Amino acid sequence: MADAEERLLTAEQVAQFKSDGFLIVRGFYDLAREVEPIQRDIHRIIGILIARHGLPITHAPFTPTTFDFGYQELIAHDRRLGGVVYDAVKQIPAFVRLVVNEKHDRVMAQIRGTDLPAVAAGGYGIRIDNPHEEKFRANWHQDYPSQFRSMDGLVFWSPLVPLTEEIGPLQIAVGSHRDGIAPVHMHDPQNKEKTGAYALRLQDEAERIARYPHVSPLLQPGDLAILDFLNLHASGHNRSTRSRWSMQIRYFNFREPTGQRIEWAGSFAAGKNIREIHPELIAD
Ligand SMILES: O=C(O)CCC(=O)C(=O)O
Repeated sequence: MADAEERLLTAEQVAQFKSDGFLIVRGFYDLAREVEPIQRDIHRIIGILIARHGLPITHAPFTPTTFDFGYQELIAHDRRLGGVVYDAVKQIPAFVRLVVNEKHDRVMAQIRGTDLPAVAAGGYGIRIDNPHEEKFRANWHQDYPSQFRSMDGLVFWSPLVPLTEEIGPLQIAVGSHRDGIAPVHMHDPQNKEKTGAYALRLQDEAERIARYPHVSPLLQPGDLAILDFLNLHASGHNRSTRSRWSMQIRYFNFREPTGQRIEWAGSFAAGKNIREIHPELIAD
């Protein structure tokens, strides 16, 4: 267990996480020290691509609220460049520093009572949910089947832009972690463009998610949602004109027995197959 001086969460917050399967912590990250350096480098990367591709726009100077200036024009010019930005931004040093932020170890120690937390390799990145795109929108899912590592892992989810109803906040099914792992179909027949983890569909999805109340918290940059690997959640629908930028960082627990049994194997991002590691989770 975490020593008193290491505790970041109150006992009430830990109890709320255990009951709901998620927890919102406002102002968890320091905006100037931890968040803005990431936004600043994203702005610079977009600037490089605008210049390289000769886009007819003047790249406005950086501000934390407009760090993604020019990104909509960039993907309108060539959607492939959105993928270039997506792959680039997870390699920003300030982001990688945030991934291994010691506060995450302390939250793991408090919530999971572990002295041996781990960073899920390939389990961190910055999502860019573009307006009106379906291909990379996450269906209702639990993170465990698409990440593995350990069953009691945590997702640290934090937006880089203010969330509004229009931008499609994350949807969370309250208390859904308590019913254990849900079987999945490996294909999404309604969205054939989806592949890999994006194509997973819960068995009896509509009936299953109707069992729980849903919330879509309107978080601000610096705020954090901590999600249990068994919590059911989904991307909202972005009906705005701005991309929804958000950070996902995943930790797991070396002490958890299922993780030890699967030897902490990863899932899709690690090139593994659910069929190899957990065939019983496949509904097809
Ligand atoms: O941000 C989203 O829309 C989905 C993120 C997600 O599903 C996750 O972090 O596991």
